[in-house]
Amino acid sequence: MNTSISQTAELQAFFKQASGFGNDVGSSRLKSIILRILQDSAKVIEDLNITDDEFWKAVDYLNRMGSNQEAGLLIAGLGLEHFLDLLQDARDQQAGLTGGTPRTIEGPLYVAGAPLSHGEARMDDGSDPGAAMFLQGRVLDAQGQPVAGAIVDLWHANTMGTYSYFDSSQSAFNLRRRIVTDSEGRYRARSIVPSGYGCPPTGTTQEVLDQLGRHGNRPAHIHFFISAPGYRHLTTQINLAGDKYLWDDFAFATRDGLVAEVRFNNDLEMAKRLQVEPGFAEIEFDFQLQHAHAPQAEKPSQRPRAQLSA
Ligand code: MBD
Ligand code: FE
Repeated sequence: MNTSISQTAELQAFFKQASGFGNDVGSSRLKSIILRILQDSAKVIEDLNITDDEFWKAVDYLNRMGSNQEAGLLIAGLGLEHFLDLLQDARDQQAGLTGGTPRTIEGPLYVAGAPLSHGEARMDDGSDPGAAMFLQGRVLDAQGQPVAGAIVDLWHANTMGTYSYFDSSQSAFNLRRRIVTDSEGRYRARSIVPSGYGCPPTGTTQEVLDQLGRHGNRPAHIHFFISAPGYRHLTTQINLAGDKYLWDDFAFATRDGLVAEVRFNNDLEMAKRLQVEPGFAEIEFDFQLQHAHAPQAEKPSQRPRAQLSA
């Protein structure tokens, strides 16, 4: 009955040939990966009766997605980037590497090389009329002791939900900074309250989400890379309490332990002293790092990232 074409010995031999197993040059790792992708793709095509029209539409989609630079966005939206976190969590659990602030996805919008300052930074260039935000906290070790000299590399969207560099209307490194923690492990940032992100409405990611009956919105959030010598690199985000999309994030990044309360402060005296309008926001968030089990663990993944010099 179920006569499988894709799983026959001939087809398997053919895919091995196509994956370079007939030669002894190139990358054996890549050969194995490509072979598996060919085998599994063939199985999907056969089992789901993928039509020629569907197949070539998907090929065209990949071309359009690439020319749009939206591969990273689609990966986040389909939950694959979150899956990588779940996989690493499970492996950590097995290896006994637990504790500390939970990781969550980096997303596709980091830019390396943001301005570096000690203890504190102002992140916004003053052009966005959004509410002022005072964000501060400490970086702690596994015992809850402060980690001085940690680098808190943080980035977030403006009140339109867009990020500098990717939104060319913003100044270079707007809302992106690296802050070195002080002797008490403390970082302080003045910025503006970000808005949630929405996928470009006419882009290729939203095109798929529409077909899945899903929206493409994220809650307001702030991204962090936190690193210090001897500690495990942490990629995480805080997601702002009260946002409509807090637990309905199209990228699945919100996690227990990563929700930040926002206090809106109307104290006129304080506002005056801080030189901001009343109704400014205050967020306090501490991060706890694991010790690095190997030098490699101090670094983020080698994911290709945009890079600018300050
Ligand atoms: C974002 O700001 C983001 O953090 C993710 C994960 C995806 C798209 C936009
Ligand atoms: Fe983001």
